[in-house]
Amino acid sequence: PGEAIAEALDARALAGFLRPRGRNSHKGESGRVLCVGGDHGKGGAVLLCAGAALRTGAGLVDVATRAAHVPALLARRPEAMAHAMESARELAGLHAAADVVAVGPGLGQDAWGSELFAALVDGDAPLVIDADALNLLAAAPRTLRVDTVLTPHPGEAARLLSTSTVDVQGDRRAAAAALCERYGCVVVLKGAGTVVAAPGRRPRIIDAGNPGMAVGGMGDVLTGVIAALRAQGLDAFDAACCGALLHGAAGDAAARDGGERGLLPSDLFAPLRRLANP
Ligand code: NPW
Ligand code: AMP
Ligand code: MG
Repeated sequence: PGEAIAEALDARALAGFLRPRGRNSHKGESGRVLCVGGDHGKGGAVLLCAGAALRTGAGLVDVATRAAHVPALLARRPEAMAHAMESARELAGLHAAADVVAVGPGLGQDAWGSELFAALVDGDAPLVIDADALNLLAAAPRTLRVDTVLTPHPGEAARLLSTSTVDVQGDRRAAAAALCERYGCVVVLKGAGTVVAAPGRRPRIIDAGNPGMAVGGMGDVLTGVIAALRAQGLDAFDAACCGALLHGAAGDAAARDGGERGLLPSDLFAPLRRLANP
């Protein structure tokens, strides 16, 4: 199916991956996603990530964030289980229970975020690494588990490669390949014509999405989508390809509904749900 999606590059290709649930299926079979992020001032990012994971079909979603964000998160998204993290010590139980961890949306790069990221990066749960967790990784580059997914935008990719955004955008395929090489894992280089690359795999260009998606919080939604697909059993490369396609197609559906200007990340939730049930 990994090849099929490359050839077709359309939402129909998703049907091969997102099978209808069995009659007796239960939430445990759809996986438990742990979303980690939301430092002061950026609680919305981890809330969007968690909402996207739920709308893409994750069975259970935990959120580890600043105590100040817990009430708002519960008010807005009661299906998510919100946990106040004063320090990384409180993460252990949630980490052990998680099938997949999405780390980075709104995480910040101060001591709070750095400690949480350090506690997760060598753990047993597969990781989707985004946003500030990518910036922390860029500050101390290292080889990661091959089933890790990195989701940089061109600015984050430039930091990860110690180069400029202009260089990344000048040859996006080469930049994605260099990221794979340096970090040893799956890479989703975002922006118009998202490139998905993985060690030993032919890179894919995802032909979906639109300029209306250039708005804060949109990438945080993608992180939740990919994590939910991982939790439902897709391997890292398939989850990255399908996730980018699902996210772009949901953005295109939302733009058809109301136009590109003023499109919000949360507008993707309804089309995401529809597209995740092909
Ligand atoms: P330039 O200026 O061109 O060199 P940052 P962030 C570049 C959280 N958020 N094509 C561009 O660089 C996130 O989760 C919280 C070309 C741009 O100036 C993070 O944790 C929200 N260049 C944190 O904030 C909503 C591109 O990158 C620079 C590009 C910081 O994340 C917002 C900006 O990137 C946000 O998601 C493209 N397509 N895309 C919330 N509601 O809580 C990006 N660039 O400096 O890494 O900042 O992405 O805003
Ligand atoms: P972030 O910068 O992390 O918020 O991520 C932005 C998301 O929106 C990524 O998934 C991008 O691929 C997508 N996006 C942003 N601008 C465009 C564009 N001009 N065309 C297509 N997709 C875009
Ligand atoms: Mg982002």
